[in-house]
Order: sequence, then C-alpha cells, then structure tokens
Amino acid sequence: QPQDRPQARSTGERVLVLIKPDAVQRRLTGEILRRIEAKGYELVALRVLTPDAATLAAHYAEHVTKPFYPGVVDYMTSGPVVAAVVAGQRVVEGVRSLMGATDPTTAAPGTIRGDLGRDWGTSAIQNLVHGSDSAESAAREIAIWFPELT
Ligand code: IDP
Repeated sequence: QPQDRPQARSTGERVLVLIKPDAVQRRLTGEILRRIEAKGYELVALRVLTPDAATLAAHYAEHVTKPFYPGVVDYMTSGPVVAAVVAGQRVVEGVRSLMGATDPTTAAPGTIRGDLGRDWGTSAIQNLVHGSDSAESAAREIAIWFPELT
C-alpha cells in the first residue's frame, strides 16, 4: 500500500482516543497528543468533529440508561472533539495508564487527568480524554468514529 494510506503504517494493537471538548477548548490537544507520542505510540488516524447524539449513543451504549448520561451528552456536544486511532504494543492498557482514573479530582499525579483535570461539580465528569477499555471496545469504537478504517 502507498505510504499515505493509514492502514499501511499501523502496527500492533489499536485504541480509540477522544480528546474531549473541555480539553480542546483549553488548548490541551497538543499536550495530550504529545504525551501519547512521547510514550512511543503511533498516530494512525486523526479527525476534528462535533459529535452528534446518535454517535454518542452508539459510543456510550453501556451508559445511555444511567442518570448522568444526559449530562455526558451536553458535555460531549459542547464543542469539537479530536478523535484519534493510536497503535502500539499493549496500547489499550498503556493509554488507560496515561489517562489516569475517571475522576480527575482523584486521578494520580503524572497522568493526563491527574495533572490537567479541572472538574469541580459539573453534572458530567469532565475529564479531558477517553480511551477504549479493552481490545473489543476499541474495535467497536473505531468502527463508530472511523468507519473507513474497518
Ligand atoms: P472512563 O471514561 O474512565 O472509561 P466510564 O465509566 O466509561 O469512564 O464513563 C464514561 C464517561 O462518563 C466518563 O469519562 C465521564 O465523562 C462520564 N461519567 C462516568 N461516570 C460518571 C458519574 O458518575 N457522573 C458523571 N459523569 C460520569
């Protein structure tokens, strides 16, 4: 395949990363991608878009019935997100480790959420970044955000 085709460059496991609207608004996109690249992971695909409700319902299928879900929709549709496919050895586990715990108020220092998170009392936990929680979730989520890659 030609070198400009994303499929030609990807090696190993893949994960779907979302740089959420709070991170984009705070101009943290570069810092978050820097941490991912500094770890040695490979950027396979990248897109800026404002998600619609149907995309979010597919992505957050396991959360749609939860009481906090309407807040998640408000949060995630509040502005553009940066969606990325990232590849590398054990990248699912590695990106989870880079992100830190879900709630940035208790996420460990050294993690993206622990170092940069500013969530105080919003209806959805605003935590800057999403990363798939398993290889199965990654495949499902990549198909939602990057159908052309599957
Ligand atoms: P994760 O993003 O760390 O994998 P999940 O439990 O999959 O966490 O939750 C998805 C997203 O929904 C979180 O990143 C956060 O934005 C939001 N969220 C999760 N739990 C709560 C909650 O209890 N209250 C408000 N928002 C939540």
